[in-house]
Parts: sequence; structure tokens; C-alpha cells
Amino acid sequence: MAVEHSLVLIKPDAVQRRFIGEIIGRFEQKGLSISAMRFLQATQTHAEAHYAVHRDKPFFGALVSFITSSPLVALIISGDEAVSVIRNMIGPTDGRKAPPGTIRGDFGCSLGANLVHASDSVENAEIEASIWFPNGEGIVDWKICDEAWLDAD
Ligand code: IDP
Ligand code: MG
Repeated sequence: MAVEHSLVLIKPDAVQRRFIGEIIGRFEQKGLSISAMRFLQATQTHAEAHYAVHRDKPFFGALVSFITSSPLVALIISGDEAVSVIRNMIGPTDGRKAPPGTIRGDFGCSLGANLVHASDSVENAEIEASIWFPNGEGIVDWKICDEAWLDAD
């Protein structure tokens, strides 16, 4: 089993629309597990660091102001190949094009307000985790009891 850790944000639009439980529930149902979870209002510093790769894009200002506009939930979610599994579960960036069955496809019709962020690589997951959980604070190393039943490969 190739355990990976993904940094997930339940974005302000999803929090305001009361989708925290629904979104976390999907990851739990999939057999992934939570390694860290914080409910917070992102600062400008969080936002600029998290979206640093987009700083030259025309939508950067709107993106930073959206992500800092209201509370969000930051999580580290772990499991077998968690990075690609979670990217597939959230779907493509634009909710209008995201297929049904994905989080973005089921709950949104927007490119900006697309409910959730998830790391696109193991390397970026580590960088992003250090932004939301500096010095590893809040990260819990634990074993879930159903692991043997989830991996019969
Ligand atoms: P991703 O979240 O699917 O990885 P990225 O291209 O990394 O998508 O973009 C980061 C976030 O920036 C998106 O989730 C979305 O909220 C926002 N975004 C991306 N492209 C646009 C755009 O063209 N206009 C407005 N917001 C955008
Ligand atoms: Mg991205």
C-alpha cells in the first residue's frame, strides 16, 4: 500500500453552504482517513503562500480575496495513493465541466467557487501541509482499525 497525504481545503463557499459534513463524509466513505483538521479563517499570508504558483495569473487577487473571505477547513487526508484518488473525487477545476459524482460536479457551477482544494502531487502536498500545519502541529499519526479490510490487493 502506497500511503500518501493530501492537503485538502474545504473552501469558504462550501463552508457557507453547509457542505463540510458532506465533503468529509465522501472522503471517509472512500476509506481515506483524517490526519489533521483545522477550522480557521485564512490570512493573507496563508492565501499567498498556498496559491504562490498562481501569483502572476489575472485571477490571483480575486482568488486570495475569496479564500480569505470566510472560514475554511484545512485537512490532511491520508490513504493509499491519496493524492490522485482525492483529485479524481473532487473533479476538474470548473464545476460546470466537472462530471456528476465528483464533488465539484455535484455541488457547483463555478470556476472560482469550486468548493474544495486538493494537492496535485505528493511534493506539493508537503509544501501545502507546512502552510496550514506549520511544524507539523496538529498532525496526528494514528492507525484506523479497518485498514486490513480496505486493502485486499
Ligand atoms: P485546481 O484547484 O483544480 O488545482 P488551479 O488551476 O490550481 O485549479 O487553480 C486554483 C484555484 O484558482 C481554482 O481551484 C479556482 O478556485 C481558481 N481559479 C482557477 N482558474 C481560475 C480562473 O480562470 N478564474 C477564476 N478563478 C480561477
Ligand atoms: Mg491547483
